[in-house]
Amino acid sequence: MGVADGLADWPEDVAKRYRDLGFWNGMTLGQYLWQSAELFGDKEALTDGDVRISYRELAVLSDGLAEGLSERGLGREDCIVVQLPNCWEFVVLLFACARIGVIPIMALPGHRSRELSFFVEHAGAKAIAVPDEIRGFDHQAMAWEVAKQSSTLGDVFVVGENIADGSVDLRGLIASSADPQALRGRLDVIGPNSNEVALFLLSGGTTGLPKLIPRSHDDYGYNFRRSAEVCAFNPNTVYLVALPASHNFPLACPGLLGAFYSGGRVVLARSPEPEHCMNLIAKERVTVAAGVPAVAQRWMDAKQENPSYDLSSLELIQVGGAKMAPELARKVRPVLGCALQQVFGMAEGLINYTELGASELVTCDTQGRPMSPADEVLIVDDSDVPVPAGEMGQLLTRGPYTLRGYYRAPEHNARSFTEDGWYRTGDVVRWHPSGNLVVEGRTKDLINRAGEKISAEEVENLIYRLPSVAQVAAIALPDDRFGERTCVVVVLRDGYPNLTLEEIRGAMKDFGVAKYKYPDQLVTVESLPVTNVGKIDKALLRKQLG
Ligand code: OOB
Repeated sequence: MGVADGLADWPEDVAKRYRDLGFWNGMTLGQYLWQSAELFGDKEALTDGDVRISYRELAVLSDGLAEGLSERGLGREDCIVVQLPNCWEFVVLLFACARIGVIPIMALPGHRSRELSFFVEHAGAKAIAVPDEIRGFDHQAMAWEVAKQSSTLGDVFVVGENIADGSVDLRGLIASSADPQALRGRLDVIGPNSNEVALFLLSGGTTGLPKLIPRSHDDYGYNFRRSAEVCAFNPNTVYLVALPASHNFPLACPGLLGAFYSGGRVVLARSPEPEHCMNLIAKERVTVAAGVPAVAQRWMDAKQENPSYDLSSLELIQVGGAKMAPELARKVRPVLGCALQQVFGMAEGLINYTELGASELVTCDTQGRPMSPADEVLIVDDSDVPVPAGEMGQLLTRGPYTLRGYYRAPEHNARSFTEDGWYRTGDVVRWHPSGNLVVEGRTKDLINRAGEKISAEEVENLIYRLPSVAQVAAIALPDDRFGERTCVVVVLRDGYPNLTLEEIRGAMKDFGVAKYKYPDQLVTVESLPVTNVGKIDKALLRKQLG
């Protein structure tokens, strides 16, 4: 079964309109890279520590790796799980895949065997790419554990110093061809069409495990092209990637892809750690950085504690992924000395930006407006009826870069989309008089912990595996550091007098679950409150415990 079988595409008349209007321009990610290589040639494209790579080198190295991957049997529509930290090899791999139609599944560095196995199984992935280790955790061993359980996974590609027997050294495959022009020509012939899937992003997931979000070359190209335009990226832009590069925000909003498209320079940070990032901003003369509110907060604290950090090059900080408190937003300019742009986006598509140069009111109190004239937005009540102007309701959306269905998830799709193809974002919003959206809450049952989305249901299902647990509800509680933290409220079974947070976290580790999903707090109760239809009353729990 090919990838196309699990996809829900745009209706043909809608697709034709998007092509006719030029939103979809027929280019693949690989063609975008070569376009930039031609326009910006020897200009530095990518900075990773001491490694500096020009546009032309990036294109040539990516082609070299594409050839290496195809010699190992990877090609059109084969999936590869990519779990790499922010490193130059990640960028080269991404473009190499695009050149030959291999589809990367964009795992996050925090994912563990449970999540990775799920991606491999769900997409029938043929390969996985991991670092040897990050901060003492052995990703290579984990990848082999996943590979052993899989009937599809072949190559384990590793970036690092310690390449185990059987693993393939990814750096060893990254080489410049002796004849780059000839190779380019050969790859152009076997490359994908622009309407094919370029990559799979991951949804925060409101049920069980994350969902795979197919993004085509056409739609993703439009995503970063339009973003780059709205955010005025240009050859002088120096963009800092502080969040994990596989997340939609730093990848394509406008992200590193938007910076390459614009001829700017991309600087990779290993983590959003304030000291590391402040030093990189000073050293590399970064002009734009992106972060979640919790990161912005830590950067502001660091700058206030240490005013000698030189942030004079910084023009703009983009903040998104979770709601930024207006009070925090108002501190950005005085403390960091740069402008703020709020970004309300989602891996599924729709991206909203506050306009550059907008009033303080718009910049600090709203989450921006849809970036494309072709974005369709509806705000509806529980019966899908539009609410009166200015009132709160659930956000539905369609458009040239918003998915029409998750990959191989028909049942979930029936709930997440209307019959007319509107995506139910699960966000509760209203229109601000300025024509921008304000995020007021959500209907989806997830915890937004410092921008990382955690499915309450997934956490609950894992905790139900513990013999002592009779009932559990996972809820989000307000948190100074993370914005929201995960609190689990548990009813114990008779005969089990107690349960500790450490036991739960230990069990989750044994299950091979990403650490950011471990609960932060445990409350044991005699019984859980229920609504009049008998569902656990999470709203009441949040009120009682918050
Ligand atoms: C971004 O993408 P995801 O897929 O990790 O999460 C999307 C969800 C949204 O549905 C919303 O619930 C929340 O994250 N969110 C925000 C927000 N930005 C995202 N809630 C309030 N205010 C904001 N500014 O998080 C993402 C993708 C691309 C660009 C930026 C963020």
